[in-house]
Amino acid sequence: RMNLPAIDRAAHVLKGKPRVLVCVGSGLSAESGVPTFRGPGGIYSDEEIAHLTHVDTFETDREHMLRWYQERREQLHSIHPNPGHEALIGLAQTGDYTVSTQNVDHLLEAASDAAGFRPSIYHLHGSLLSVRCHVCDYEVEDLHLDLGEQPGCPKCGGPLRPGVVWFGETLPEDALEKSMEVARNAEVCLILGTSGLVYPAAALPETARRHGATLIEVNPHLSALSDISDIVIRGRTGEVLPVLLR
Ligand code: BJW
Ligand code: ZN
Repeated sequence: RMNLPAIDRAAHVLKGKPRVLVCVGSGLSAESGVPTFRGPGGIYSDEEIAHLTHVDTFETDREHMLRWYQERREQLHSIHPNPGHEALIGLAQTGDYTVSTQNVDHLLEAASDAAGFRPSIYHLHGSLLSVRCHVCDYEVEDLHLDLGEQPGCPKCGGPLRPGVVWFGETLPEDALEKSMEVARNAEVCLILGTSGLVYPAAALPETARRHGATLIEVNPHLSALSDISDIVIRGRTGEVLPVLLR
């Protein structure tokens, strides 16, 4: 079922110890039981995603939005890294890797801690583990806090919200700038489990390609980045990445 010639070519490219930018999407955590947003296996309609993840909804449907985020925060207690996370950290140990993830879970960090090795990991869309004030700069990593109760900011009384990036909001400047810089200098861009529909994250592989990088995609399905990828491996990251590491 796996495309072995493509895996062989990718393994060969990576054996040359290139500078690698790894662009991660929700598909990497799918085999840990975290549902993806879109694509087969995604559990939301496009309308639901647009509604639940847009900054305007924090004004128009706050209770609903915060209850959904609180449920996802609570799910973080019971999820674990899958072989895809583990193999990615193993691969990163073999060379010059930078990881730029759209995911808001902590599974790459958990896999890193287990391996005793942590590459640079940039979180483009923030983290579900943290909460921050919608008004001031207060931010804290705290999974005990119940966002469903609509708590107020200890500093200014403003409404607290998950520490993630919604549609209509800008990405953390540092994470985006560093990722773009790595994209411009990467020799290989490894694209893992993303639909490639959300910008500016989707611009990272495009930028890497413009600057001469070889693009390798691992995704069981067609994505918006498949067309521009040089090597396409049609498979799950939890199954393909361990083979790439061998
Ligand atoms: C597997 C698998 C397995 C399954 N193994 N794979 C340029 C052009 C057009 C629009 C814009 C643009 N620039 C900006 C915009 C606007 C907007 C945007 O991109 N819109 C488009 C959708 C049209 N972008 C923004 O608003 C961003 N901000 C911004 O640009 O600021 C500047 C600005 C501000 C104001 C106005 C204008 C500009 C912010 C984007 C924030 C995205 N936030 C979310 C929610 C995060 C918090 C949360 O988790 O709730 O981020 S939305 C959601 O999508 C989440 C994800 O990180 C993101 C991407 O999803 P991802 O990771 O790709 O997952 P899926 O579900 O889409 O795909 C899963 C894939 O996995 C599939 O391909 C499967 O096949 C695969 N898969 N199982 C491997 N086992
Ligand atoms: Zn505040």
